[in-house]
Amino acid sequence: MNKGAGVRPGAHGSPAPFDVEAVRRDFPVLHQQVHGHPLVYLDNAATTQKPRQVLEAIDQYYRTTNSNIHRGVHHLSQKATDAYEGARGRIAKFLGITSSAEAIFVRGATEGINLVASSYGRHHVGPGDEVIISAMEHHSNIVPWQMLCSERKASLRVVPMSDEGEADLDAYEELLSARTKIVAFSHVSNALGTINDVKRIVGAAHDHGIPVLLDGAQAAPHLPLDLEALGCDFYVISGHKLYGPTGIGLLYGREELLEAMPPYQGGGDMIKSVTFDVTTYNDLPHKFEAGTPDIAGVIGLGAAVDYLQGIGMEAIGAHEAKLLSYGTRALQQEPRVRLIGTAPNKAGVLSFLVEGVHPHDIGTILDRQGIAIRAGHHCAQPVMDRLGIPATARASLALYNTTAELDALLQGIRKVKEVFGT
Ligand code: 7TS
Repeated sequence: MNKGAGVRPGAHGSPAPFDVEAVRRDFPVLHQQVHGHPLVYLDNAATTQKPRQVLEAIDQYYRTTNSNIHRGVHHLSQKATDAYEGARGRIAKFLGITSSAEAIFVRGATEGINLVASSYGRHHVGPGDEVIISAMEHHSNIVPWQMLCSERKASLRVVPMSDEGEADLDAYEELLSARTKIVAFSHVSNALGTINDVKRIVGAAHDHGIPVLLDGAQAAPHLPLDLEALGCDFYVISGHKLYGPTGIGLLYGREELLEAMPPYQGGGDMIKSVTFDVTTYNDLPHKFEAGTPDIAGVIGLGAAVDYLQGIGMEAIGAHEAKLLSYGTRALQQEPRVRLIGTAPNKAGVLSFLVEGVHPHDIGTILDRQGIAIRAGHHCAQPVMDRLGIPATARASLALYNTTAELDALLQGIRKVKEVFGT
């Protein structure tokens, strides 16, 4: 556990209250001026900043340990292997996964979904079958299934959502049938912040014997997770949205399913033996980790989950919930501002429009004030189509954000209105 994290133990060893200023000191990048203003970083759904504990773990690894894993008898290789596998165990535990065999390192949520669509999908989805997704998915939880359906002559069925951004789970339950071969649903929507009722989604599919993949890219940074208790079959996360490095993510899969799935890629490390006639595959999780992996990335992600555990996901969730309700109230009270995504159960995201101003202009004017948000369709074009808007401006939250930063956002939005005379 990381003693340097933003919550320091209290006098009797119990966790001290959440101290956002202490947390902020752990993130070097936050302490800079942008266009003459202190940086206000509110683009955390795109990627989060990294605490020094993560930077130091990566630096230390390259300075003292760098070596290839699983194949050297020499000291450094063994040390690197221990660090890599040790991180796997800690990351798995953080997510509520008991067996490391079920925790596969991938490049990110995108690669995890592609792995399942390709390996599981190609072997279970055939002509006339159906794959169910929802109307609020990120493109990475749409396109791999579309590609699969097109190849296998299957159909993609889409669970509708309301104007507020809530999935219609009654309609979802109606869609489930003997033709459904897999359900793929976001846990938290990146464009709207909606937290989906994943217990119900998983339970209803399982009543029909259908496996469920959950896209947890936007859930893992905000919610405590216990994947085994949740009971889903596959779950994907991206390390870079969880205060870890880019290029690393994790796919959780139930062992029984992973065992039966063919490898996704062939190469070194995923084999037990190779001849020109026959290859036998390695045990899980290595069967799905062909080639030299992102060793430093795994070690960095291990440090990130240690950091988060040192603070506690409950404390992080409580801090972010306060920020979300503060920001929601501020934006809802602001004339000529429209909040997009008002589901009752939300995490981390404030998508909005300013009357008469294109979101890209909002983003540019805010940037001039040092405020980083994202403007666009957020890789969720069908969400924009459903709501009849081209794009939104999106402020997305992290554990290091403050109410003062949300005040700065509000002032920035007033400036946008002033510039556009609206
Ligand atoms: N799923 C969701 C729900 C996401 O928000 C994202 C990235 C992905 C999958 C893909 O993750 P990757 O790490 O494999 O790229 N979302 C965003 C975003 O909202 N802004 O930039 C990236």
